[in-house]
Amino acid sequence: MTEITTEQATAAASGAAATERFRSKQHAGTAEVGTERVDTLVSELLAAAHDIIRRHQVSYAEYDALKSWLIRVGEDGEWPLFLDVWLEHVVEEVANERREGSKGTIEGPYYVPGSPALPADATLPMRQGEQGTPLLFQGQVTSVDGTPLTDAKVEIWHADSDGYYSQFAPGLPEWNLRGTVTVDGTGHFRIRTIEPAPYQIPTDGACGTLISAAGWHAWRPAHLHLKVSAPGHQLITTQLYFKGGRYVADDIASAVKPELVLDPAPVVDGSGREVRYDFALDKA
Ligand code: MBD
Ligand code: FE
Repeated sequence: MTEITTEQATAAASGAAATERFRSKQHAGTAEVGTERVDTLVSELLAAAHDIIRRHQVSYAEYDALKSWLIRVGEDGEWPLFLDVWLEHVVEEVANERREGSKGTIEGPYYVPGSPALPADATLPMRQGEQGTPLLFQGQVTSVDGTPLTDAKVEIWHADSDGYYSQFAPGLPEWNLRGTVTVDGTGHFRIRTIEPAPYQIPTDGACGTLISAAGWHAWRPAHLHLKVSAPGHQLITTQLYFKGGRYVADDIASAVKPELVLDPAPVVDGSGREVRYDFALDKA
């Protein structure tokens, strides 16, 4: 993990950490993709670009702007961010189109495996006085046929109330708002956390430059990230959103699906909100 030493959250620091994290997955590289497949996909991608250049009469000035922007994406470590924001949603759509259980959506650049193991009734690691509305998130993991999955794990990670992820922004405890929950003997879990804030794509990096050059907004709606797994079943990578929240209808990463929007209720005696969401996993 790249050490983040600056006090300010910068695009280059979070990009470097995301790039480092991706590299450590050790599955990158063209070796796994056959020659014929590379030929087909890259030829079609280039042909689409050639067509755009002709149709829009792209100039040398615009070509050079593209070249310098692409160089900056690499310098800022923002290839994981760029790809996960603007392409991953279609890869996920294709990968999971035949699933019958709960909906998945994109993983994004900020997942870290190996978060602290927690019991079925758990509070996520957080700072003393962690800001944000307390949230009780509970549910059950079953197979698509309704059988409770009593060996299921629910991995959860999310941003804090400033929109920052631990290990990708300075000054946060290593595993802040990250945990791996084992369900109880009936497949249930109860997770106490705080509601995250919407996430803003860093404005000082290459992706931020593209967003302002194109006149787009830089935001994802507030979301919880999850990976839910059980032996003999397909792992679901998903996200859950909050009804009525900003950008739910206008996510820059195009990763919201109607089935993934929570509608938490106020907790009757106490502060904060609570919501139930159940996961149904397809068989492997
Ligand atoms: C995020 O928090 C995220 O979930 C995605 C997909 C892209 C950028 C930041
Ligand atoms: Fe996220």
